[in-house]
Amino acid sequence: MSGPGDGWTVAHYLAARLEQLGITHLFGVPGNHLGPFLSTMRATTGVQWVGTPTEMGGGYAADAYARVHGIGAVAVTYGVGAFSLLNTIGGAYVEEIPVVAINACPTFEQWQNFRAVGLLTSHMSPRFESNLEVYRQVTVDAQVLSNAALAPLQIDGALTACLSERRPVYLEVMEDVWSTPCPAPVGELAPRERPVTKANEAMLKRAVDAAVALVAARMPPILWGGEEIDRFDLHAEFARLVDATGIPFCTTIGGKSILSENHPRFHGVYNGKASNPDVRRIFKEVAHSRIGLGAWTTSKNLGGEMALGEDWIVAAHGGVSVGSRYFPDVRLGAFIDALREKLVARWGQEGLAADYYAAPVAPLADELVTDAEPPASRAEFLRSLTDTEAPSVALDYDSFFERIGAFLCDAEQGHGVDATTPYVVVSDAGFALLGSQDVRMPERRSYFAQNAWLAIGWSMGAVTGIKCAVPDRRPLVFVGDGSFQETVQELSTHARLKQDSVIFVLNNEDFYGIEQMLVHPCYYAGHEDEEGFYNLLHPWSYARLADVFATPSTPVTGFAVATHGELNEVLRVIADEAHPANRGPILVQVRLPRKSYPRAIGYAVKDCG
Ligand SMILES: Cc1ncc(C[n+]2csc(CCOP(=O)(O)OP(=O)(O)O)c2C)c(N)n1
Repeated sequence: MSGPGDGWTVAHYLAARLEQLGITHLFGVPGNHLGPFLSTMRATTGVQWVGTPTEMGGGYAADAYARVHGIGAVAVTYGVGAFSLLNTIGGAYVEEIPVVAINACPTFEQWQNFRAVGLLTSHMSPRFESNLEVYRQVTVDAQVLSNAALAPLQIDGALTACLSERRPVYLEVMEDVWSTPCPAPVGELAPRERPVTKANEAMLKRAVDAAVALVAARMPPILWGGEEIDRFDLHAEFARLVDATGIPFCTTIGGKSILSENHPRFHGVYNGKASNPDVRRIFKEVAHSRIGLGAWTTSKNLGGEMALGEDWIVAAHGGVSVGSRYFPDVRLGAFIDALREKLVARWGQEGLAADYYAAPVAPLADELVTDAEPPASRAEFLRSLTDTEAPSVALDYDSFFERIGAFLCDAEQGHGVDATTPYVVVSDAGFALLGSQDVRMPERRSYFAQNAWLAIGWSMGAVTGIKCAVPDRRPLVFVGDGSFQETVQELSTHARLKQDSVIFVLNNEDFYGIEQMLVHPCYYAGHEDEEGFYNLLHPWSYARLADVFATPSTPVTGFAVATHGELNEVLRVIADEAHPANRGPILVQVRLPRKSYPRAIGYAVKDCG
């Protein structure tokens, strides 16, 4: 790599490495220690600085950017900035997202003064390595760069770890080190996978043999594709397994849209008791063995169910469970390929093909029974997800998301697994997540949620990063009012970047609905006295916030809707490319009754009487 006229500095080195990794945007909040780096980055690379109002917003943006691009970066200043950013990097660590967290800290001289006489400068804590220590908890490599001669090795090591372990890394850089000369970058950085050993191969074979034996003993099987399919880019391997064996598949919410949900074998999102009842019936009753692939058994993937049984196979977190047997250190991609080969060898090409919706299934014993009949076919099940209501009907969670489902169907271009959508869905935690789980996404990787760490407010920052990574897609964001209040400022970043995000604020009368549901669900069944005072939010005029962030060059348009007719009007505006509102973000305050909740969580109120 050729260097700048007056030689390489650490700032230039790091900026060049970020650019080489294809990073187009660096998010964050500056401070004086970071300034020199940002100036050099701007002068010497095409990486664009995206200043966000808060570190949380910057961290979530980098996280979501990395979900699409494969690696993202965020930069902040020491102490005040780094501690604010920590939650977002904690989330990326848990969710296995490769994010580079850059923390610019005081000069080497200032550290010497601190060490010698205890002199603290701004943002320093008397705990000597406090920033480094906390970031060690949430990264796979954490480095302090105090010596420019070593910096290239430290930077390359950390970035390589980030790519290889697919988790965050931390680079703390002393202010004076940015402008200190250092050796030039050599070559390109690439992930370094752990070598596959003979022992790994033997363990893989044992795991696959055990899995196939379990399937044979408990026919028929169903697949449950999860988040690691996306994180490890195993979409093609997963698709080959489905297509070759014909086994129907569900996904977790975290794995939603790992393949097109138009795929003929797609049978819905399985989320324990919070699943659509039809999905749960086929997953639990029609199928007799369940094969989780890259699926995390977190609470939001198992909605209300606690234990897996002897009829489960789960390959995730670097190992495989088959019933109560565990096979450590088995790579997911290798497992999927080997499983496919064995299943096809035993049952033949598409030998396990089926439509589990074809046969009627009675409601499960613990199911919340409604008047609706189970669908008679998979096609009917999919259609049931996009019902529409008359214009004067008031919105509730389910009818809102059914209408959104229909809107997405209308926007779909092309057919089947090759269909595309102009939209991506970004969902926050709470009822937004449960409500959106069954919105059918026709295109791979078109649905995003942080469903394991579940930091409320994630979506508002995330959407900034997603839009930077896939500018040709329009994000539809679903966020509860409480979650929105956490990171509302990020609307400013959307407007600043002229992003055309559509933010649906699910305004259930300013209430932490899911918290109420988790602690005192019977409030929803008429037990008024159980309302949690701590779940009440200050009411905001959400739609009017649009004016705050609009500028003469970027419109930000606010709407408030309470009925299907009003929602239809807004959806017409969104779909009309020529409408001036579409030159910037749109904020839709969706007024929902406080007592409304998605039927997915209905199991929680079942026994309230
Ligand atoms: C950063 C963070 N703080 C607190 C929580 C705990 N929490 C989980 S859901 C929730 C309420 C979300 O309320 P809202 O966005 O209004 O959505 P609703 O539950 O009404 O759907 C809270 C406070 C969290 N998950 N993340």
